[in-house]
Amino acid sequence: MRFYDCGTAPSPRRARIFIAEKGLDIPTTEISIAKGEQLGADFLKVNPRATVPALETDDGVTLTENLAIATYLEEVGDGPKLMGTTPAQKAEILQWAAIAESQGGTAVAEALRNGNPHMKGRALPGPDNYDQIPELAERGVKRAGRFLEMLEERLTGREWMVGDSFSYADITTFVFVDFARIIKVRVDETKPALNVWYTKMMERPSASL
Ligand SMILES: N[C@@H](CCC(=O)N[C@@H](CS)C(=O)NCC(=O)O)C(=O)O
Repeated sequence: MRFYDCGTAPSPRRARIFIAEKGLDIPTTEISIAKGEQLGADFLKVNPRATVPALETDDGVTLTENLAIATYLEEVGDGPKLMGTTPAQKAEILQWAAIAESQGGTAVAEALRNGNPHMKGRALPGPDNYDQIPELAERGVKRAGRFLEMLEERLTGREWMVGDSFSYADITTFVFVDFARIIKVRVDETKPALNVWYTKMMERPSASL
């Protein structure tokens, strides 16, 4: 197997944390988005859609979505089950990961990519260039704030995003909550339940990855 990572981006961080929490050791190639390596000919052979993470499996398949990577490693890898064990848990974990992507990840990405002058012409990831839409930056900040409010509600009275153990849903949510700091949307004491969960997540060794 080979894992294609980028130490500065949230999506590969999700896969990196998942791999670490599983206790897996996978040979890794670093792709620098800052240097534009995701758009280079070598990496386009791995993923023509020019995004990281990517996982080349021993079955000869290349997976380029977090959900696919996590699903595969959950099946083939040892280590703790991170994607649920009962049908209801499995479904709920996927549900909350999808909510974190659409309400959190997309909101922060919209704000960052449409507002940062260094991302001019790169408002969306991928091989095509798209212009920034300043209104989306403003909307993204608002949506990211709403994401944290929603999480405060979800985490009130519960230790983990789903059920009674750490899962893929916590990883996805954590990465996007942490990513929101880049647009100055932060967890603070006005959201006590989220704050407790976030502090606990930060204490895990994988959070430093
Ligand atoms: N849906 C993909 C998202 C992958 C993605 O958008 N990755 C971003 C980094 S967070 C990327 O490769 N960006 C390249 C670019 O900005 O050109 C997943 O969940 O894995």
